[in-house]
Amino acid sequence: MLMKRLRTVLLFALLTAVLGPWACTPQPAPLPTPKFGSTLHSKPQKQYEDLIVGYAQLGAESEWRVANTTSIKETAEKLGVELRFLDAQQKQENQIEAVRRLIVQKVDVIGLSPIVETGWEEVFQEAREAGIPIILVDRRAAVPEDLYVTYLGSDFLEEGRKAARVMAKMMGGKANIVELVGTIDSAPANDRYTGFREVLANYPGMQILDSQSGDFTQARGKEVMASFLQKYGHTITAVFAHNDDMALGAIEAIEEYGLRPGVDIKIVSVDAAHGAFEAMIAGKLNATVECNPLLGPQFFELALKVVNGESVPKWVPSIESIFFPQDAMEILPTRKY
Ligand code: GYE
Repeated sequence: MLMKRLRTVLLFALLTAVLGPWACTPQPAPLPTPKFGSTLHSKPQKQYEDLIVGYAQLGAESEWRVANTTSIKETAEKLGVELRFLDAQQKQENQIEAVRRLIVQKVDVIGLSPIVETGWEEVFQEAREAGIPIILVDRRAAVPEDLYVTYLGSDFLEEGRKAARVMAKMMGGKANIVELVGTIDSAPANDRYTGFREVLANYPGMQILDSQSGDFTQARGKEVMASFLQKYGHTITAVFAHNDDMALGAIEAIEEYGLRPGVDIKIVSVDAAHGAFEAMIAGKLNATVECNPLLGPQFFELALKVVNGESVPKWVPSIESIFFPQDAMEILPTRKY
């Protein structure tokens, strides 16, 4: 009996040696080429407390951004993640420098809200060569998809479309619009601009008189709106502001010009931050399209998955709504930013 079994084993070993890869023994599947963060099964899974995460924030230009930064910092603290947070103060060169510093520090993952869409390939390539995955948060970058693991953020095109739809409805399909564009070449400005026009194309009575950048800040929004009023005066009937801060600036400019914001000139903006709700309650803003800045929890969840080699979708979109003055009073206390 024992001899018989031994013979079978020997025969099998011989066959495998001779036939090699052609033997019918199932061959182990080739190991996947390790990608960003991918691990072999034997490697222990990391926990939040093991993570060192770098974050290259673009600045502090708006109420939205401040809420976004708070969300990232508070979530890191709550989860016990070591966060290396750098603020680029609205300059791309600072942000590139920040990414390079985080590479030198050998963090596990880099989170980044690219201030503009272009100009990132070189530094992303450097991160890739150092084996550090990049997660785009809030804003996209125009780079080949293999240079970042995932993008967590809003559908800015849809936000532009929503703004146009609500404006067309409140203006009865007739308006002379001025547009306060966000930071030039930023993903939200590019897409809100395009999405807005896409829907407006269906309304021949809705015209854009002028469109200029207010850089997503209240101060610039006010200046640009004042110059629009100098140029077009009473012919302006509606404003599309790419964010609430610029809408608040426009409200000031309209009041200083002697017109009533929200009444003589209707205003639609994006973000749905506190200031916008207060302006709606005061009757000075007519609608705000939500853009969610509270991305901390989703960001760190993605970071942990990426470090542990789990697969993540290429885009994780946020779910968003639109708010109007009649509901502002009731909703304001529930808002977290
Ligand atoms: O709408 C604006 C901020 O990138 C979505 O940036 C973000 C935008 C937001 O300055 O307020």
